[in-house]
Amino acid sequence: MKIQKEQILDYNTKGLQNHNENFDFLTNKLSKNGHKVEEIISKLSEFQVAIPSWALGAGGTRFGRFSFYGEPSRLEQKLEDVGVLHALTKTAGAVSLHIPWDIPQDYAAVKQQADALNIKFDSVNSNTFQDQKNAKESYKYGSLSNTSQAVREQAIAHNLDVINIGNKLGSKSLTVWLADGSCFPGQNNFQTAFQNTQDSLKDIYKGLPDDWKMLIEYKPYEPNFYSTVIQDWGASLMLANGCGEKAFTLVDLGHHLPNSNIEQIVSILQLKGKLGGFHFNDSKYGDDDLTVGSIKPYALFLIFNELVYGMENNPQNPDLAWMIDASHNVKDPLEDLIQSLEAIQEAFAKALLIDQDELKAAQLDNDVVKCQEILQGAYRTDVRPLIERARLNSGGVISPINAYRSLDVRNQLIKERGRNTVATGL
Ligand code: PSV
Ligand code: MN
Ligand code: MN
Repeated sequence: MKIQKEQILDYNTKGLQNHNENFDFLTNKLSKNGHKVEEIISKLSEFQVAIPSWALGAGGTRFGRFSFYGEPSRLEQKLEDVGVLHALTKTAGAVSLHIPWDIPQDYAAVKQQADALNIKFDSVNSNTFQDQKNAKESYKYGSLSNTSQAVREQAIAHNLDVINIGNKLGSKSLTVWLADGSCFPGQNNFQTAFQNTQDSLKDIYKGLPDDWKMLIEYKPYEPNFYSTVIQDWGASLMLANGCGEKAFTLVDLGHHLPNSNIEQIVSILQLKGKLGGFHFNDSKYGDDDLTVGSIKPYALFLIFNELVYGMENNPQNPDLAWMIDASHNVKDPLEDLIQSLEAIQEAFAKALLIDQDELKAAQLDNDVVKCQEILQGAYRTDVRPLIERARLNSGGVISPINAYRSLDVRNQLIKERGRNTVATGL
């Protein structure tokens, strides 16, 4: 399945007049207020987000999984799906692989396919939360933190393998998410578990190529429900600092206890030059992995406000790895990802409308009302015509969900791959 340029051009002719009218109206208004619309549009066009390979099939819960049919079962098919997303949106120019689910059979062929689709390989993820076939040791009681040296060594070796695989594809970072923790008080010695994790990460870090980063994810609970070794940004930051300057914290939006002020976490990590990457999703309760922007779009906008500030004011923080980490049961996974990509672009565009100088002046004056007016003025602007224009300029479609449906992509995929497909992954 590959979307052809002609299909895109043909689709766009239908909505062009309407788009142009909306765009001219908004541009007029924004320009009068001193906004540089062309600059905003080119920032939007440049902004690329990696698609997680594990989100291309229906996710499921521990109670069941309902297929959306035509799901990709091999890496080549997953790349094809990312190619569809990128052709329509022009913002999905990267993929994040999960090993061992996505080990390439033929590296040259995989690279060639990705190049042809204009897709880069972003961070590679290791998996020490499941026992692999024929593995000698089990991760039942933890991996990098395990009390058994043999288990820790197996988990370290796996991470080094993942770096090796990613290196052959052009990835530049390793993401480590650990399920390690305990289910009951007394089960684990907190200090031993943390120290073992630090030592294991240091061993992995030794094998990290010079131009690579190690991204350390945190999460407060699940699958362990009493304690998690890397429970929060503080634990992640301590471990990153313990490893060295190529190690960073990765913030996954769903990995916080309710009402955490994520924008503040993001801001301070950037100040310290230690924010390495981002997993976008949304949640109502916990690590729900819901479509980005579907539950708390204002919080997402506030996070983007800090990210934009950081990108402009924190040269000590490196460029971030932008990734989605959302997947679930009831939507077509590709439609879900399109909605996530649009929500990210929307929050980014709105954050770009904030006049940072005006905000700073209002903050200096302690004009609390004005500060809120500035933020909410940007948030309430309907920026969709800007996003449409950014997509059009890059060769994408005006309305990706609409185009996906009118090109009948899912049925094409079902025709090609069949109904009874199971994507490898979570
Ligand atoms: C598990 O919580 C998780 O969702 C983490 O966020 C990882 O990034 C992802 O799985 C893939 O390993
Ligand atoms: Mn994640
Ligand atoms: Mn998660």
